[in-house]
Amino acid sequence: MIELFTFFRSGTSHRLRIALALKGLDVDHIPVDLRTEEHSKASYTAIHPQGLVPALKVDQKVLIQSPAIIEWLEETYPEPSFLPKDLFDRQYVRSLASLVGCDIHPVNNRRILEYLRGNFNANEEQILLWCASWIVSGFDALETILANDRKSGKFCFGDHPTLADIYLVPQVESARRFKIDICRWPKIQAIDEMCLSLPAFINAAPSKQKDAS
Ligand SMILES: N[C@@H](CCC(=O)N[C@@H](CS)C(=O)NCC(=O)O)C(=O)O
Repeated sequence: MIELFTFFRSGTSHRLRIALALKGLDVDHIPVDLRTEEHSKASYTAIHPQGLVPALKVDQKVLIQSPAIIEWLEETYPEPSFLPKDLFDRQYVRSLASLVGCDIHPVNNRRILEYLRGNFNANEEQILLWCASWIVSGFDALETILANDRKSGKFCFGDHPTLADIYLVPQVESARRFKIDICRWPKIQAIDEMCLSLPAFINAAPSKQKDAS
């Protein structure tokens, strides 16, 4: 039995929902509502001491940190693989995922935005500017990398989804939420559309979750 502690709008939960679905795993979703601070309550921090989603419970073991959980998934269920065979290609795919996962997502996280609102009196316009700044610089670089890479195909790498797509699609979703026009990155837009033609990506979308509202 696998349980996923998730919030529909969380990018890291979205990432993990895609990864689990690509591996074909049947998972019980347990919503944790970030809007009502459910993640900060003792009942949840007993599961994830950082008070962040997602967390995965497998046979009573709790796994945290989406990159580490996705690695565990890849090692436990090797097929279909999220990584190409060649070691340089693997590094390349991981670097695309890291560009999103390390350099875009963390600075736009809810708790960061709450800090900006609470401690620096940032208004909603300034919050949007903040988020757009990191998404735009990250996507500009990603678009250049993808456009120059011979191996990018229908997806970030070749013609099958990899780790890079698992990270990219939730970030595009979040960019749209922050009112950023994706059209300025045609390669990213095309890859996102391709991913969203696959059931694993369709069913993992925030709007499809039982806690969506
Ligand atoms: N590095 C962590 C980050 C998890 C994370 O940032 N989760 C966000 C949602 S996407 C969260 O729970 N935020 C709660 C908050 O900001 O208050 C991971 O990848 O699992």
